[in-house]
Amino acid sequence: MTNKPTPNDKFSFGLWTIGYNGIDTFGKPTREALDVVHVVEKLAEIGAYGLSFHDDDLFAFGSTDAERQTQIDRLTKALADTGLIVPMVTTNLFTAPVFKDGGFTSNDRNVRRFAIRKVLRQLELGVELGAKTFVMWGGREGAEYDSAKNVRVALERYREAVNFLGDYVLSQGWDIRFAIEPKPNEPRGDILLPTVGHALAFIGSLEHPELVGLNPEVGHEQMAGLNFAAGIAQALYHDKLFHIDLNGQRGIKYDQDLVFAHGDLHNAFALVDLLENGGPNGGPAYEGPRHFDYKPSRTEDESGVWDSAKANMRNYLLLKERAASFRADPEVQNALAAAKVFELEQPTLSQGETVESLKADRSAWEDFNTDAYFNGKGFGFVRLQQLATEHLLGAS
Ligand code: GLT
Ligand code: MN
Ligand code: MN
Repeated sequence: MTNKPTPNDKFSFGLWTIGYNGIDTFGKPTREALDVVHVVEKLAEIGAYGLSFHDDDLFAFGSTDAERQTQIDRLTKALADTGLIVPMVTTNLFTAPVFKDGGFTSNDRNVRRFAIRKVLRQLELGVELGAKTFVMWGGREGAEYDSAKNVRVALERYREAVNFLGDYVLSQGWDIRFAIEPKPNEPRGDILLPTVGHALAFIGSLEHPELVGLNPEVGHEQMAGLNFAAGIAQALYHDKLFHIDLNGQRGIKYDQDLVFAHGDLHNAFALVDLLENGGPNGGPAYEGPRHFDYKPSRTEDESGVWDSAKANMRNYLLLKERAASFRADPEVQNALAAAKVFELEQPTLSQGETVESLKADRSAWEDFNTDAYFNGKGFGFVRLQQLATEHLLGAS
C-alpha cells in the first residue's frame, strides 16, 4: 500500500488549479471559485507542502493596495497556521484585456512597460513569501497572423525584459530564479518559446543564463506531439529543470490539464522513473517541487475537486513505487544490460584518441562486420518495454 502524501514528497498546487471554477471557451463556470484560506487548509490536510499563485489569483486585477494587502495577510496567516509554504509565484500577463497582444512582447510599448511593473510587484511579493522560483508562462506572447508580429524583434523584447528582471534580482541579492514555461499554442495561435528546446536556446542568449531555467509542463510538450520525459531528460542534461508542471494530456489537441497520469501513462511512468531514479547514483535527478498544474474537470463539484487533487499525488506515489520495483528487478537489470543501455555510458572514443588512432583501429572499419546486424544483434528494447509495462500494471 502506497504511503500517504507528506510534505517530504514536495507536492504543490497552483491556486488557479484547485480554484478553477469550470469556465471554458464554450461554457460558464460550473462551481464557485474556492477561497485561498480554505484551499491552504485543505491542501495541508491532504498532505501537500506548497501553494503557488499568480497575483490575480489572490487579489483581482485592478485591486486597490488595501484590498491586495488584505488578501496577502489572509494568505500569510493561513500559511503560518498550517505550515504550508509558497515555493513558486508567477504573474498573470494573459487574462486582462490589456494583455490581448501579450505582456513583454506586446506591440504596444506602454503595455510592455506596464507588464514589467506588474511582474516586479509580484516578484517582490514572492521574495517576501520565500518563493525560490518565479515562473514565466508567456501564453499571450505570440500571434495568430505572421505579419502581425516581428518574431525576431519580439524575442529581443522578451530578452530585454528577462535581462532587466535578472539584473534586479542580482542587485538585491535575492535567492530566487526564473523558470520559463513553454507552450506551443493556446491561447495564441502560436506562442513564442513553444517547446523546451526553443526555450533552452533562448536562455542561452540571456545576460545571466544561470538565473533562468525551465518549468516544462507535461501537456504542453505533448500537445506538440513531443515526448515529455525525453524533454525533461534534456532539460536535466543542461541543468535547467528549475521547476515542473505535472498533469495529463491525451494526444495532440487542446490543452487538457488532466490529472497527472490520466493521459499518457507510459510516459508518466518514464517521467517519474527519471525524476526519482535518474540521478547520478540512482537517486533523484530533481529535488524541486512536484507541482501539479491541472484543472479539476468542470463536470465536478467541490468533492470532485479534492478527489482530483488527491489523485494527482496518489498517482505520482504509485508510479514512484512501480518505478522502484522496476529498477530493483534483476530481470530488468539484465534486460537493460542486454539492450546495451549501460554501454551508452562508455565514451565512443578512447581517452586522447586521435583521428589517426581511430583510423588505425581495424575493428572500427576494416574488420567490423556490419552484416551481423542483419538477422541478428537485436537490441531487445521491446522486451524492456514489456517489463516496464508489467511493473507499471503491478504484474510482478
Ligand atoms: C495557466 C497556464 C499554465 C501556467 C500557469 C502559469 S497559468 O493556467 O495554463 O500552464 O503554468 O502562469
Ligand atoms: Mn496546461
Ligand atoms: Mn503550467
